[in-house]
Amino acid sequence: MRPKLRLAHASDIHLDTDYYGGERNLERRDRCRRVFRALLDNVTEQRPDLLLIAGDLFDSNRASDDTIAWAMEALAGLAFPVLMIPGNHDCLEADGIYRRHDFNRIPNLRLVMDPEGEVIDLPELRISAWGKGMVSHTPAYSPLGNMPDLREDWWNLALGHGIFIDGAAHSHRSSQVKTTQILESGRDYIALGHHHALLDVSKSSTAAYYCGSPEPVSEDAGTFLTVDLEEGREAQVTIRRIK
Ligand SMILES: [Mn+2]
Repeated sequence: MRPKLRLAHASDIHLDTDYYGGERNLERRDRCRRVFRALLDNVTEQRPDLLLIAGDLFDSNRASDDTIAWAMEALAGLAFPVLMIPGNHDCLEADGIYRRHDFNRIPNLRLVMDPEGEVIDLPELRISAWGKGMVSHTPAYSPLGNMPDLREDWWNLALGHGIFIDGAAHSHRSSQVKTTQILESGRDYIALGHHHALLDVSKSSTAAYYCGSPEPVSEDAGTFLTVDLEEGREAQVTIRRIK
């Protein structure tokens, strides 16, 4: 019997954006930090067993050492485990953030680093999670490609960062997440990132969502999701608007 669990799912936080240049960067940096802090506080209120971060915690691999240290401390201060993949903005290119700073030194955090994909087991939660460490955002890269077999009688999760392509249409877009991959995955939940808006791409018995960004894209509040897993029931996914 698998334990009843609550997951939280966040992505696309984009700390340390340097889009605006000059003084406005500092304003934006502080704003991103406030949004991330609010996200973590809102997630904590939901008392999750695990937080999934589906890529783009940082806006670019140029993020400052100060912001990286600040984020690592914030994550280390959480009372629950965190499972994370890189995104296209904080990918594993040479000298990227996660090559310069070892996030796997954070006791409660596991960061997927293997570009070919990596299974991370959390035996205390009976979770077997899989994801890839994105190195470059290209049409050849397939975030959900070559998923391994399921681990029987465990909760099977996957994380991916890329653009959703509905149906079998051919596309030249980079990092495609395909309908068939979700359909054939057999996973209990797939946590996706890259779209900055909430999107339900569930297929068959697999619940699969883009959770949206904690930073609102319009006048709406930013979002994350909670996912309640219970034996014999469909995953219960709830949209949480950040207060
Ligand atoms: Mn992205």
